[in-house]
Amino acid sequence: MSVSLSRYLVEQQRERGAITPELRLLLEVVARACKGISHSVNKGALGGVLGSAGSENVQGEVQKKLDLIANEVLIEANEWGGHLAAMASEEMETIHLIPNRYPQGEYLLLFDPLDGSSNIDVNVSIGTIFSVLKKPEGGAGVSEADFLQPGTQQVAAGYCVYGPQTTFVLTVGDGVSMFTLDREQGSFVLTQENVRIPKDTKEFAINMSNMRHWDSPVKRYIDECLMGSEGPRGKDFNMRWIASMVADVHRILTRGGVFLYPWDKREPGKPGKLRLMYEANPMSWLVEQAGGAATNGRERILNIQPKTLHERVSVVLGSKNEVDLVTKYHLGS
Ligand code: P6P
Repeated sequence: MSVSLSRYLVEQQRERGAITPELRLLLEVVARACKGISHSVNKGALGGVLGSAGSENVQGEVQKKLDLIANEVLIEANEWGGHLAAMASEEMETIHLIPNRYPQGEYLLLFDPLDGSSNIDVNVSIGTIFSVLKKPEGGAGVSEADFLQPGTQQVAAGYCVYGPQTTFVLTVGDGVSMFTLDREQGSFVLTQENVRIPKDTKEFAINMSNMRHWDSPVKRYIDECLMGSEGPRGKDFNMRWIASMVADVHRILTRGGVFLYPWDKREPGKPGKLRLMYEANPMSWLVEQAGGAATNGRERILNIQPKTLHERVSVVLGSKNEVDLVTKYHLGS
């Protein structure tokens, strides 16, 4: 008997008390929105959704048509339910308040509506990343400051990867579960529970073209991986870089590995490329819930106190023993 996402969430609510009815509703709506995004993504050129939208986002990055479509789908799906106080998106400079015509809820939803946009037009896996926080008690209304909570405060986090399968991956603090979209039923079906990342790995993920810009601890770590069995690691490594964080993290959750997007000296004022609130935090919680680790090279990502909504962070995540080694090299440098 297959278990649907809906049944899984009811059991998380009823049997484990892990989530409230409002959070269960919110997660159902997010999953439904991801089904809609998957449908648009899968149409590709047939849906006229490829290519640039002719605009830039707050990061100064060219927005693809599908970035804006995905953002709109998530906004429209989540506005009316009564479970949210506000939303924040990589594609929007400021937070999106729930219109007064709808009831206000106690949750804050953050998302990267379509991560890996550079892969959209070349038919490589992309995905939606989301993070859920509770609005702080008290205080009339909601402001950006309410979102600035460390990753340890998340009550739910996950992603939906649009690849050969469309898979919804979720944690509510009770381990990581994976749900594959059954297109005939139109529902997400539980296909893996209690996901575990092996503590060791022979596979690293990093954009090697940036090597000359890295700080010495990262260069040391990668050099040792490249030396393989003839070097201090005593084993050969493989390399993967999909340039869609969702796809790289999904591989790591599935078979282990270490992912690095470190600070580099091209823009020394920027701590890294990836965003803390709606990329690094949700992915770090998922990885930790699966027995892995996630740091910015020096400290646990989930402990970082955000200062701004779109702030960036260096990311080292995945198999715990590898993340610990990279972190040790940073702290020793
Ligand atoms: P680069 C996608 O644009 C993204 O934000 C992540 O999904 C991905 O890991 C990274 O950037 C890829 O960056 O510099 O290799 O293109």
